[in-house]
Amino acid sequence: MKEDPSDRSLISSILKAYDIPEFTNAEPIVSGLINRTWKISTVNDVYILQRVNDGIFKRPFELADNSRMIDDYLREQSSGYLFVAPLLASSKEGVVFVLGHGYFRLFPFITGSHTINVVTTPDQAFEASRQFGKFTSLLSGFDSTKLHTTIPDFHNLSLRYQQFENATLNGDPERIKQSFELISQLKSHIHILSTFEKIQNNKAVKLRVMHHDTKISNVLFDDQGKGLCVIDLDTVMPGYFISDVGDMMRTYLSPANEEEKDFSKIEVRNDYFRAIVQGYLSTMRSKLTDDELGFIFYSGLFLIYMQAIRFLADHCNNDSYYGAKYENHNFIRAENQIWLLKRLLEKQSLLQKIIGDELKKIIAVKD
Ligand code: GN1
Ligand code: MG
Repeated sequence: MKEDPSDRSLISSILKAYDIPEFTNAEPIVSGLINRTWKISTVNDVYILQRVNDGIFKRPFELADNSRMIDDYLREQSSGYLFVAPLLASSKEGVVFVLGHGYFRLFPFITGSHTINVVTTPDQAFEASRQFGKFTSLLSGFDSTKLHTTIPDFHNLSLRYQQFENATLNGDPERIKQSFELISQLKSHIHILSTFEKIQNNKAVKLRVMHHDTKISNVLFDDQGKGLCVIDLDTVMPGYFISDVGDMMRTYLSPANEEEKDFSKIEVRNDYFRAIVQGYLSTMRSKLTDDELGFIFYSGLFLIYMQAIRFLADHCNNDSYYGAKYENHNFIRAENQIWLLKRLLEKQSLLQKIIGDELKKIIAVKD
């Protein structure tokens, strides 16, 4: 993307807070629905600058605080691990506030790293899954309750379901009428919510440090295509492993993503499923309890279902959260996710077998 000239003076005032006097180039990076991001070059250095969406992350300083706590812990416990923490401004804060423009943070750009926006090989799915697992695994000794909860109830399906029901009762009447068929389809999968409630009451499903946004663009890769680390830690909070594994399934399994309007292109690819499971188990096998291992397949159902109800609730609420680029955007996104959910459910026994095979392989290697 080309530089937007209107960003120039804003960016230079932010950089001054970091004692960076000038920059040569600011390239907007478009990915994700929530934050704005630029790649900034100066004569000697490259940075990533990001505006925090403070409509969603209400206390931006807590984001920086979480990063700092994790950074301190990992430096001490896993010194070789690449962790990309926000740089400190001259105020010694990891976030800078600019009146009228909001909150910003600056990261070092990791030389030789790149991100990708679409998963095109099972290897990439494996690498990403391995990195998200590694992150949680390295932090298994860290008390996750010390972290600020940056979005309360973010992946609390019970609450999301209540919000969905609320939207289908009190939202825009025309849109509710239009959504009737999708609402009833989603209600027919209420078993996904019941399982979540069982998980919440199961002590053997642990609260861990979870990333909560495991899309592929949140992984840094090196030139050889190996995963380096995970980035975008705003939603790092205590959570269940099903959140991370589930969002990988939601976003890596199908060659067509949540924006696809031709639902016939939505598909669940077995080799990508296996890669996600292999990658995650390669770093988390020794941490996951037997009960947790039993919920690997469920992870996908959980996340896809939650995203479908979030999109449809937003449609009924006149797109107040996600926004819409065309008419019925969130309606189509919801329908897309329901298709994906069905494709996943169709393959349940085959995919459970893949999980079983992968678990056996690990036991065989151990023996
Ligand atoms: C939002 O902006 P992005 O892509 O990082 C959302 C996720 C959704 C995703 C769907 C804070 O994430 O939960 O899965 O959109 N993040 C927030 O595209 O709501
Ligand atoms: Mg994000």
